[in-house]
Amino acid sequence: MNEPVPVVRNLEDLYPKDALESQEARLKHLKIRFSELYGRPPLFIARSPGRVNLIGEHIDYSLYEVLPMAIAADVLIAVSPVPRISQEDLNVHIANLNIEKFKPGKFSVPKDGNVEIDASTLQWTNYFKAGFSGAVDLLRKQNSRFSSCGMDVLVDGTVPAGGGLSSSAAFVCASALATLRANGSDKVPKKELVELAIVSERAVGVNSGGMDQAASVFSIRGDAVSISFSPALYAEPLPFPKTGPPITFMIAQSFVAADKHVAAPEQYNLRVVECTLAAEFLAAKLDLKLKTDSGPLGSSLRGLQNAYYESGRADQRSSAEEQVRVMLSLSDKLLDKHEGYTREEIASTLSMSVEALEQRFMTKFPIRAEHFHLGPRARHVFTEALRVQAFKQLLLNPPADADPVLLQKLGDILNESHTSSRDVYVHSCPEIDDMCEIAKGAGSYGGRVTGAGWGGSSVHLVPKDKVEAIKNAWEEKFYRKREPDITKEKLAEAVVVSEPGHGSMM
Ligand code: NG1
Ligand code: MG
Repeated sequence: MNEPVPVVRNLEDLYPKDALESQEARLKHLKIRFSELYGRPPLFIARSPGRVNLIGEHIDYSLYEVLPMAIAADVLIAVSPVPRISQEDLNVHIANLNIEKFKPGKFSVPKDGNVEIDASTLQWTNYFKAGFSGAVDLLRKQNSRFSSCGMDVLVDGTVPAGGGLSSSAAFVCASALATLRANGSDKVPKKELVELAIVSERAVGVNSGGMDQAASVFSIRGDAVSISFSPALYAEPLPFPKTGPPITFMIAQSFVAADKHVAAPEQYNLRVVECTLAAEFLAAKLDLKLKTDSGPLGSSLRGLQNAYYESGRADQRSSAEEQVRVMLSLSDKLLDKHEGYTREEIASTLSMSVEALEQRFMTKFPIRAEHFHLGPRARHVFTEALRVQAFKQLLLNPPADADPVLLQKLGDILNESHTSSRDVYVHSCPEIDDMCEIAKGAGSYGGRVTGAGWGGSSVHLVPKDKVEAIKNAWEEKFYRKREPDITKEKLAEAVVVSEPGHGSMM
């Protein structure tokens, strides 16, 4: 987990041998377009994959463990560094192979400090700037007078944007790696990269947790990855059982684009605030002092659990699951206001003014809400944390000679997770709910909304011999209903059977 990000000396090493063939044409095209655009070939290509979260939704920023895996779709960034020879200004030029959708941009390299990111407008180049700034920060920690070289950059991404598969984290991580290597740094510990990418992505305006960046960087081919955040960021491979029927996941896009930036004040960022306020509210009720932690707003539900157990009010030796169960029953009891809490009510419980509350929790990332549904949000977080543990235990200790039972049990947990996402955390959407039902009707063991939600993608655990039937059911009952002349290509892109892929490279 502390090893450095692998350095690619030979472009063929970007992919494992059996996956290379399908990527060769893409790599060649990227090199040719780069030379046409910048008049010389790229010096190297950095890569970071998208991810699908198997289970553990919207709990990373409450610092509970999550179980994602990298997917084959990824972001490639071809780079040629432009060294500084005099005092003249240097630029970073950024272009994308998909020039229709992503217009080229440029910015000048700051001699000191970071590039400005205007988070009020959604520009794809912001994500590059975020990764660039994070990398520069890291290098300035090693040498306070560091300033970056210029760069010519060409990006090719296959992770659908707004699809819940974390194109953003893949792009930020790859951008940071591109900048680091362009500046001669090629021993980058994975953990440092993840930590910098988490912080830098927040500069784009979404108060994200850390799952996506960790999944993109730490994943090992063939395994899911378990990522925990408390007491510190930690990742380890979670292998699937080697015996028994194959574990097959299908990922299906809803084509409902979750526009995080526009909607964040009422969706993603609001959930982060609700969870943080739930932790603060419970701490006040329980007369506990929360330590500052790595939650996006400096405190978290996991921090509350830690404080509760450290205070000696319950036996610290009880199992991790038992501890979460205790938190769940406390929060069900103490956060029982059905219609939610107003700013006034929360401020008064926290013994602060409404202005101070807004200043502390709602200013850096503005949000819009009258009522804060602290009870249901905390309930989802704690129950989802328990489902993650149950899912993980089944994978690590599969029940002996009960193969179909194992898969159905895993499927049931996915279904329970979805129900909680739909009804308790309220971050699914009717289209994804439909897709889950259609898949179950066609033989899936279970499925759920994956990623931030409010659109995006869903993930399903299926019997290998039902893949075609489920695809056909979606085509007929979902995709063609929404878009009667949907093309074969779009349909092929919509549904993928994904094997766990390999992590970032530079
Ligand atoms: P998406 O929107 O799928 O990239 C977001 C967050 C994650 C996590 C999930 C919900 C960012 C960059 N990522 O993922 O950290 O909280 O939602 O589980 O905002
Ligand atoms: Mg994202």
